[in-house]
Amino acid sequence: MNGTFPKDFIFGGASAAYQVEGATKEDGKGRVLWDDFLEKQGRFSPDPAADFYHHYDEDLALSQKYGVQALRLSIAWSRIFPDGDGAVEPRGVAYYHRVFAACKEHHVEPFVTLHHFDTPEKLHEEGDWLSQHMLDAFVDYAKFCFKEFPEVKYWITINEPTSMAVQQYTSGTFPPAETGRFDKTFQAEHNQLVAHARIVNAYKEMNLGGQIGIVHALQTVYPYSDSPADQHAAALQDALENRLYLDGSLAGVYAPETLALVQEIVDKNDEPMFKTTPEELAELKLAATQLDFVGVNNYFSKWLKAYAGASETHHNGTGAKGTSVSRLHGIGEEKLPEGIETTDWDWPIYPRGMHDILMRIQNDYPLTKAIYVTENGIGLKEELPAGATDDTVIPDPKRIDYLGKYLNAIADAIKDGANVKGYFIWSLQDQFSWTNGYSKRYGLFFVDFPTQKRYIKQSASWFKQVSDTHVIPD
Ligand code: BGP
Repeated sequence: MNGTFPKDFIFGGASAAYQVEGATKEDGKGRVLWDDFLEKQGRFSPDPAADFYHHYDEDLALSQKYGVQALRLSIAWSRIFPDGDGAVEPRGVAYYHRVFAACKEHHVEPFVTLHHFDTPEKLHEEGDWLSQHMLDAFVDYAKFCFKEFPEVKYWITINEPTSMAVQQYTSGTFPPAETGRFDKTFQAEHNQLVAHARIVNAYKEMNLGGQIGIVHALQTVYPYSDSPADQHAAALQDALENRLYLDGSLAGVYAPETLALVQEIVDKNDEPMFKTTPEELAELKLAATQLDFVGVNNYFSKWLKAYAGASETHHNGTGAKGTSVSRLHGIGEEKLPEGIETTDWDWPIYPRGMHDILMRIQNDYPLTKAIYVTENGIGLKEELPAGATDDTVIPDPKRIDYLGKYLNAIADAIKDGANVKGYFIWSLQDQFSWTNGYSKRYGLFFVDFPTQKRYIKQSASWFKQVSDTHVIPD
């Protein structure tokens, strides 16, 4: 099967400031929630990451050479406002002007995310997305960026509101590492959607002529069996991870059935329902009608089985296959059916799930104007071969196989009517993973972290062929 893509379909790469820039103490950058968390954890350091702070020009030149037409990158809020609000750091502003100028020079279109998991430390300590001050500061920072960077034509408000909140308050893998607090999870998610809506509405009022979207982590949730109990478990997990946020951002209204599922989860956990105000709901509604696109991050799917016990989770953060556990009280247990391949980090490889989530957005959320796949890729353990020279190409046939299957699923969804306008591989170059460190590599370009030297992977040439021809090769 050789999937094909429309002529104007964009092939891009993706990254996030904290995972790729390094230089966390340079040019007045303020601290973020991760700095203290990673220091205490002692597993790995956010420096030097891929040192994009100093290697951006090289990475953009490679992008141009290997058919990467667009780069999804994020602005580190604390480079611009070290404390989250208040004084501006001109060296941070100047840095992003240099990056965007290099994008232009190398014909790489920047898609710029305003918040990619890196809340400034002071605001995090005040409650992060649970604090109203955080929302106000975020809106001010966004408006500052819109005025300051007219060279950016594609903006993304927030990366993955769901996975931020779930990992902060349900699974505890992100700071402040609380577990089983569905009430905080839902409140933080709603608050992010409100902040998102305010920014979309402000951007449209400013009439700057660009486009604005949001990026969601979306995994299709299937029932483990046809039993009504497993089907209900899947519906509950879907409400937690997909449905509430799709409703809030793409329909602009939480459907009564969605709210009933959320209510059931908090009731079963003896927790209060999240709070909304009529003004906030009106803001969500307006933003949904004005939103230009939705970004879909999809890597894997989930299968849910009914489960009545206490919550129990284990995050596979090391690549020791088969160690993940997710059983959530009031929701269900993740259980993989026979015959589905997984990565070393237990992520099921299931391209059909990508097709299904794209079709769901297209069919169930008719206000949606356009869809971009803003992240997809595979994390692998990769090493620089001994005696590598400048010309050494790193073989990554597993990545080529994975990308081919997922891109075919996207091409199928386009054939079936989904308005998908582009694809961004996660990731452009190797960078560290929030909860797995430096050993989980996703890049088209290999980064030798000690020397920061870049090497080409086989998948980069494969990607160039796809981008040049708009056809997936055999
Ligand atoms: C997404 C994030 C990315 C990236 C990716 C891969 O959720 O937006 O920042 O980290 O997942 O995940 P991981 O690093 O956990 O393998």
